Amino acid sequence: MRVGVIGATGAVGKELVEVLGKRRFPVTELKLFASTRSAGTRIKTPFGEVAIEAFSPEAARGLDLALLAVSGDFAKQHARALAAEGVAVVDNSSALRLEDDVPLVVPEVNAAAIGKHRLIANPNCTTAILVVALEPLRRAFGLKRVIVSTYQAASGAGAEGMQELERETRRALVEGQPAGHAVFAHPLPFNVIPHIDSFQPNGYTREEMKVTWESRKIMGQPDLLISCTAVRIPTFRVHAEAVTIETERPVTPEAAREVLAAAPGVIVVDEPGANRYPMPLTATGRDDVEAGRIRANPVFGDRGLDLFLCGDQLLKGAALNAVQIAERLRAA
Ligand code: 2RA
Repeated sequence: MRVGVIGATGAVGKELVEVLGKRRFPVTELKLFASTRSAGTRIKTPFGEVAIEAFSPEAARGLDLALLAVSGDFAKQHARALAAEGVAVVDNSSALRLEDDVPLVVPEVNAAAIGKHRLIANPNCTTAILVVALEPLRRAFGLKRVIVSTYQAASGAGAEGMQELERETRRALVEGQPAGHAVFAHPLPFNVIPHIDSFQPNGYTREEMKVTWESRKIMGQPDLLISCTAVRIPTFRVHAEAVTIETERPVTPEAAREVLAAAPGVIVVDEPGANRYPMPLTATGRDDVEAGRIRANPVFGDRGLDLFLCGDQLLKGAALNAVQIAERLRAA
């Protein structure tokens, strides 16, 4: 397939190219698009050296697949037009995720939603990591309420987020100066910030509401009660999520562990006696979402469960999920 990655120099764009290579996606020609500033730069890829181009609809003509890792405005302007020209499009932005005619897909959960569609939205990273573990529990025990608290890595804010964390940590430790900030609302080193994306009239942030809106759409349960508190922490990679659920039917930690162990995209890491549980350090670079600390939650009696998830948000939360969608589009 002739594949274009749009936003190829960003944190997600770079991962997209690597994941295409790792999964041996049948790329006959790779086109990399980024801002005019990067145009002409040659970069090494698993498919050979490729020169970055500035995007234009003409330059993208003839592509079979376009993977978009750019802004919502770009997606609004170009995604539908590309799909109308016969290009299969996977959009990583939030612009089209809740549109009725655009499936929002995590293949382990709702691959069937792809159907004959050629334009598919990739969910927010926090949502993708969550629903991979929630859906098998939902199928087995039913879901009534979900409460999530997240611990999100700097790379959720892109390459600039990672650079700011590194630079400001050095400033504090090496130069003895107060850490500064530009990408985040406050200095991130030695801090946690309960603020990701903009505040909404209901007091939640947009990041928190994305978890609610998108989880409902992907799992096809529009009435699911779900509340999220999203927090930025000073790690480079992997979003962690503490999840409490109330199920429709009785659940035990043993039964939940069994369900999660059999679920695609999830790996159970749950041996507290051996200090083994999900962590950013172990989940970094891993395709599967780690699930552990699985225990009964007494607040909800025999229908309550607590668990802790760690997922590489640049992989399952972004690039890997997008390429998995592309694999399904190719097979459709
Ligand atoms: C973040 N989830 O971590 C967002 C990125 N989409 O900032």
